[in-house]
Amino acid sequence: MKSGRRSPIYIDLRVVISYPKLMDELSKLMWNFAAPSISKYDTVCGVPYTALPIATLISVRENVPMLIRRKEAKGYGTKKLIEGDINVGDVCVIIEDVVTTGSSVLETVADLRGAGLKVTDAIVIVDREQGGPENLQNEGIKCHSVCTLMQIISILKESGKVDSIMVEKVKAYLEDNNDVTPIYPVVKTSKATIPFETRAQQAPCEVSKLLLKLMARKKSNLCVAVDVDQANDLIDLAKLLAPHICILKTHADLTKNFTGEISRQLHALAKQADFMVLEDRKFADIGNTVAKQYSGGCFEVSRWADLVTVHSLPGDGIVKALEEENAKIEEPRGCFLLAEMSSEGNLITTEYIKGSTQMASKFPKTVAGLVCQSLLLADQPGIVQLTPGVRRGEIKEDSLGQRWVTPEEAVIEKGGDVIVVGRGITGAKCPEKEAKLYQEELWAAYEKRIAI
Ligand code: 6AU
Repeated sequence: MKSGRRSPIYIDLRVVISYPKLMDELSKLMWNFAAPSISKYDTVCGVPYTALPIATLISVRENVPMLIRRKEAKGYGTKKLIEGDINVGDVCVIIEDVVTTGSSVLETVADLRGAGLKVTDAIVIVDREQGGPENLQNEGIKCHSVCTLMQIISILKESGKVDSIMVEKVKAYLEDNNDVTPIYPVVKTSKATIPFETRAQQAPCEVSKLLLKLMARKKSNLCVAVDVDQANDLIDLAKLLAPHICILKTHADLTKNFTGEISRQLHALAKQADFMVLEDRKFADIGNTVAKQYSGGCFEVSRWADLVTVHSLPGDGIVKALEEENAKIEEPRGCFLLAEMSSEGNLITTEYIKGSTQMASKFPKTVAGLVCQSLLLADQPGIVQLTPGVRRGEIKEDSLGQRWVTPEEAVIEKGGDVIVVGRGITGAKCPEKEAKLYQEELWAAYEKRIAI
């Protein structure tokens, strides 16, 4: 067995691919038996490899889209672990041939949930009665098995294929090897499908906790990038947009006359109108330099910005520097690590993304979230996903490499928690009206994502 144990009986359903009619019948039997009792499904996914062709037959016949889970994520191209169109929050039914302890199913479930899908049901052909359904139940998955191992043995006995000694052997084996213990750590629920208020309770970073609460209270997951030339315009826009945003994002160095007085006004307005300020400084130097850039210099960012953005490129020292500076400030402070970028041709690789997520996990009190384009650290509800590159309408790119997706795509397909919109709002005729539209659309997409 996969577990290394010796068993008097082994069921090999791989050979079924050599009998197309049988495979077709089997797939019909499985689906017709289980589907009526599954309340909601959007996709099916076969556990590699035996169940893959069976899942394919079900998908085609029932017109239910299919997903494939790679055993290893490939290191090139789209870097995906799950192939197929994923909508975060979609419900995926698992298709499997034989379930023993459930570990293979749970490996697949972990990756699917990690990608933001919900898994509530598995359809299997044979339950070997060794703890599989119980272990799946412990992870919130109902196991629909067409038959059990003992039913098969009885049929084989009736038709004279096995003798009663073998039947007793199998019975004794099953009694001794009924293993109801979780074997594989599973992401119970991807953070993308957990409400912000619940995630707030689980966040180790104080700013992330406050931000998630603020978002739930204000029903806003909109961050506006106010990249305007004049500081007065920044303050005017901040006042107009305040009711609709959870974060106002600045680039202090692109706004003329961004003085200490302006940052004080912004800070006061944020407190009064219930939003946070994120200075998108994208620090990227050695820790010693960043500490000075963060607390000193012409902007004294740490005095007024609840959050800053930071590149992970220089290594741990950059976050340590912020952590040390934050310890000198009374108000809670945090940062967003850049794991992925929205711009065409950026040089970020799979390894770099992995390094950034590992770095984020090392500093749970300081890293409030990740700036990224896909669902990362799905098992860490406190890590807020900030996704830029979003705009309504037909325009999908600018002339300098920026790429935009729709608000719904950013929330549902990419798993964004806080969505950054810049020119889509600041360039509109009436930014306030536009911000309201974005707020409503983004919040509706979030509600859709967390609903079963
Ligand atoms: O909607 P836009 O294109 O007008 O503005 C997008 C904003 C800009 C960028 O500096 C920023 O989002 N941004 C970031 C951030 C927030 O770090 C990362 C990224 O990959 N892409 C991106 O556009 O203020």
